[in-house]
Amino acid sequence: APLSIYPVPQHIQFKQDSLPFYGIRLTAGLKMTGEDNIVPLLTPFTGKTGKSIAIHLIKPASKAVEIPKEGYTLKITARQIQIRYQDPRGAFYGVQTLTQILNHAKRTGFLPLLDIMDYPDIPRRGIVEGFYGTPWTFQDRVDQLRFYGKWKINTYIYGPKDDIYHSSPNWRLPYPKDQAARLKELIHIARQNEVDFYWAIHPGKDIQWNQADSLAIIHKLQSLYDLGVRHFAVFFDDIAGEGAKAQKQAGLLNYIQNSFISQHSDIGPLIMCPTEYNKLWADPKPNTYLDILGQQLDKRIEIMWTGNSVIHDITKEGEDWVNNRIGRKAFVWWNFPVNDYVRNHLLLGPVYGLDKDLPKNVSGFVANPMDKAAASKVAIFSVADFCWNTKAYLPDASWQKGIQQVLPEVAHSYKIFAQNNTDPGPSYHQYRRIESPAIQSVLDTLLARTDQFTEFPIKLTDIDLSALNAVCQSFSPAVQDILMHIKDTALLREIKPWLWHFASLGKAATALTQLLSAPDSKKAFPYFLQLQKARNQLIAIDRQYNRNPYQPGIVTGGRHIQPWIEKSYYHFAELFKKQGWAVPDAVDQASGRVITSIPEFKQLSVQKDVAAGNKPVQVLKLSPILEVLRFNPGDYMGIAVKSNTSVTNQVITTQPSLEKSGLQIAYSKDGISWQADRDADTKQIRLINATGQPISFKLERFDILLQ
Ligand code: LTM
Repeated sequence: APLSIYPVPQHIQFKQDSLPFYGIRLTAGLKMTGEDNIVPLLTPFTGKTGKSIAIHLIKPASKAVEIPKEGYTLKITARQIQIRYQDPRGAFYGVQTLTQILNHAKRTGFLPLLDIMDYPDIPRRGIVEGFYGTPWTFQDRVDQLRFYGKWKINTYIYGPKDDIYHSSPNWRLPYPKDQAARLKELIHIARQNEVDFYWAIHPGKDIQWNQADSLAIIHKLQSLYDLGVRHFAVFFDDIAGEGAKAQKQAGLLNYIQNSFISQHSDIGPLIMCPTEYNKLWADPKPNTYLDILGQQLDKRIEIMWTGNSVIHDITKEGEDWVNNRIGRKAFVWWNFPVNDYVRNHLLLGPVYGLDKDLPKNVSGFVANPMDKAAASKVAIFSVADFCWNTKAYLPDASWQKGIQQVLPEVAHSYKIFAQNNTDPGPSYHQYRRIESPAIQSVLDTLLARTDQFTEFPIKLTDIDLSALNAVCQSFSPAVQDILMHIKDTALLREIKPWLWHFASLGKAATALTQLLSAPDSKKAFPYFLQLQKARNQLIAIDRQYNRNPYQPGIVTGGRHIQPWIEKSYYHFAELFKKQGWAVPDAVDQASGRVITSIPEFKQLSVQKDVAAGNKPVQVLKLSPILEVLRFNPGDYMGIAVKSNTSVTNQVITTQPSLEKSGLQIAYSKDGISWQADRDADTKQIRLINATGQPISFKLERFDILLQ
């Protein structure tokens, strides 16, 4: 393969020649002050003969050679390799680039002569571990920090929502000894990899605006300073009530700035995440929350921003809008590939939707990943690539290169898997991703025409199934290849049930394409039975794995393939029944639809689940919503069940509780008249704000149990 360097360098000039490669010769001056993180990177390339090429690291004394912060120049001539830098991080990055070139030289036997001038576009770039759900493990984080160093990511913000010492109830308390020791180790590994380790606190759920709590924060930050943290953040996202007041937040943060940050010469700029962290939620009126932060918050403090909504592409207009209000450049918190709002999905697709002009408009860019650390790496690779050189960034090429880097031994198979696992589905964030690009249009045509397929041979007219057939047939072998050859065992552990599901999906889709091509119903029916068998497997896997109270189960190919299979399955089951074939009973799946007065929620889907017990019970559920919801008077949201099922119970919980929040549960048999009690005729259940005031709350659970 030709030499390609990632993140794509800003300027690279290849000379015509290359040299036979006999390894490198280390010279004095390679050991940086601070961490000795350069020599270990180069040692594997040292040569044993006199023909090895010398490498020199030079920090120019004069500013005549303009090298931007964290930048470097790299020159390979026939006589030597020379890296120039201004700061140790620039030297480290120059050497990281060189290792890519040396790997290539090792493979090909030739070292290309070239000139590189390189530097990052976005000064702070990286990851915020800021999702809900099980935080990454220690080993996950060690792997991540090494990965960041390799791909020139300089920022990791520690803020997992479910770390009780980061958020409520324990943000006021120091970490227990063992956890503190682990953090200390991570901070050291971050430093070795030139990553700034930010530790964030999330105190807003129960903070009191008094001296005791201000001091509690300072003490907590100091305890982390003592472990080695030199970068801090304060998050006020996803809270309501007292903690959400702009003046109070600004007051506290200015206090932290003055009495803690400014008191240490070695702490980096403080970052805060506001409560109104996206345009959809921000009060647009002048002199409200964001303007107050803009005016009152010390200008040294950075303000985070997720874009035009919680989960959104990042646009220049959106950045301009917020920057004007906060009086500084926003620090982007990009909610991708995070999947804590769709935990049954993997988001493995390319990173796209980021404005190329962002470097002019932002002070930093961090992405929020999945709880699956290893499976997030391909996206993180592209985030690194984008942030380093936004103009040169190509989503698809970067995605392919990321896969090649993370899983070289199964890259081809993993691409097949990842291409069909990209879209979060119809969540209330309404964020969608391109999925199954090669077969999307034929699937959509088939889906639209399914009802017309009433006799064999099916008239497909202009639809060519050969490509679809070939693609679907590749799923199961791709899964076998990944299962057998993948080296990253952590990644395998994370995605295994999705792989199994995807193999069955391929089998179902293959049977269906064959059914569609059959000349008569006698030839078609065995394919229908195969389809049914594979679909039963899909349901069994979905019901068995990834059990969690939020979005349990497993989805693969959810955007185009699964809807096509579901619709076709029911259609052909009916058709074959009508034609007198003995169609075995399908695995019974209850279904329901969302009823709501709120436009953003209308397209939500009702999830199907099975509650374990002596006799498993079918459950229909609305996904719990992680953020604070606001219901105006009369707003409601609930589920209408399909007419032949009856409701036996419901579990609906909110924060604050139903009694405290003022929300009511109401029942109906027809969606027209509503009552306060459930009875045998109940077909619809909703949560309604029947007060005259807006209500802010979190929806923790909305489950309906069926008979
Ligand atoms: O996005 C922000 C600022 N906060 C939370 C995150 O913790 C969460 O991971 C994402 C995605 O669900 N949404 C949030 O509201």
